[in-house]
Amino acid sequence: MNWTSVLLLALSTLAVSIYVDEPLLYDTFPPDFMWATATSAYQIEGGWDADGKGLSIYDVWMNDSNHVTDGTSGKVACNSYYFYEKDIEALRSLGVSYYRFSISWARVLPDGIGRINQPGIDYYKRLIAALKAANIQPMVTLYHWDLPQALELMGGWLNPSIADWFEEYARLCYTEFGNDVKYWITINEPWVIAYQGYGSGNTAPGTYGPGTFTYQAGHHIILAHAKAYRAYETQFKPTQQGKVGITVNINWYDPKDDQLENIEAAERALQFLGGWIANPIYGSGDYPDVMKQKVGDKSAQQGFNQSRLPEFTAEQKILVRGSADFFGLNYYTSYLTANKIQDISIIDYGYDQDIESYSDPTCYQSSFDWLTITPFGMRKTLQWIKDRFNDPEIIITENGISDRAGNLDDVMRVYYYKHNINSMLKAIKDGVRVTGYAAWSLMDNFEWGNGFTQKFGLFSIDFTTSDLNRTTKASARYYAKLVNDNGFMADQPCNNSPI
Ligand code: PNW
Repeated sequence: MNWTSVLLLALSTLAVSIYVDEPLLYDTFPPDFMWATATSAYQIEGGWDADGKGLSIYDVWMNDSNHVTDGTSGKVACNSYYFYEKDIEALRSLGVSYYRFSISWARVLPDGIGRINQPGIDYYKRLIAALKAANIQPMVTLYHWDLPQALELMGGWLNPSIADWFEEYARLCYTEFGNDVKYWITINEPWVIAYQGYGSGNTAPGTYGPGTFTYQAGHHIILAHAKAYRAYETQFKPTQQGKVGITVNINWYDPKDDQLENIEAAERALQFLGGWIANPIYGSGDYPDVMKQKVGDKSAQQGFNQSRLPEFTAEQKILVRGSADFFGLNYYTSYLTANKIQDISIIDYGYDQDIESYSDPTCYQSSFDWLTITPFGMRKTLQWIKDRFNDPEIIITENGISDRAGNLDDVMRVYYYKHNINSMLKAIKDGVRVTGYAAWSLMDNFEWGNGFTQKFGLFSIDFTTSDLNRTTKASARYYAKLVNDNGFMADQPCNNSPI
């Protein structure tokens, strides 16, 4: 045995725990693949009280500077309410065919229901018209977390009436914008709204009820989505011919080893995170069995007279099941998972799962502790969705990485996009029906509780200047090249990278 083989042997014993780049697949995407970038209203628009806009829960929450690392807020952000043409210029330079943005509910309905604010409607009409003039199609999220404060004062997502409030808002948007919008995403990331907004209370509206309100908010989100879907299906789809889906955030969970209890724990983590929302809509019409069983058993042991996980009535199951034309996926990262029986005295969605999970320390780390670079998880998540939820059409509505430096020569972001998009390409070749991809985000923006310290943009913005110009990063040039080639070219140096 020579030294090289000794070294190789040593490396191969380590290889189980060390992430190694997969070779890139040089191939192209289907010809009509939808390339996009994504943003959300509160994170970019500014104009927080312009022209009759009502307050949202984030206007209120971010008014308390203790809620934001750098004491900033989204009052101005990228000022897209006034500077949207700069956004469209940036989109044009990327060559993308779609732009995913969200409508601020309180901008069009200041009280959440009832009175319409015409200048708010006009803003989105201007934006949509300018996009279409640039040959970019809008992909619109109705709800990216910024609930009208007036509705929060009536209980927000904890009030069952929100399904009707949301339906009214959705109808208004279909009526006003539906001739030009062919892709609608009802709600972005129910998990964040329910668990962080009404569970841990870490974000707006900051309500605490991690093992109770979390599930109630989740329940009402699913019903609200379904009502908005059915409204479109029966009254708008026949003429407008668009599609409506919901966006679920799923990160991949691998078992930390091949023990059965850890393999089961990883599946359980995926079911609690993704299956919670997706199984009612894309699967059986009901919550995953493993969730019903875990939450039911624990609730009984904890002295509740019924499960903390609400039940759908027979009628609601019919309403909810099949209420989507595509599956919106936000995929960012992956974790390792183990079985861990949690303390029964703690009433919390997180503890209900009986798992522990952590990031693989051998993967590249972003500037967020929850986000390591794990492209392999993209392909696995897509396959998991196909297998569990009846092979839906999938649109990746977010995927991206943050840094704090904000350098224009953002090699880590180029690496992230290159390998995640390649992993998606492999999933498509495996037979998963992915039809679109939106990079998060078009530009650096207001990253919620992290203010302007975490930067996800393909374009950089100097937030200390008033012109807030969008400056191209290396990742934007890389993405533009990939979009233009519609795939990965084998004959190019540096794996398609222009830098
Ligand atoms: C998304 N996680 O949220 C949101 O849709 C965006 O508004 C946000 O800017 C972006 O991610 C970056 O943070 C997520 O814990 C929140 O895995 C949490 C997770 C993933 C996405």
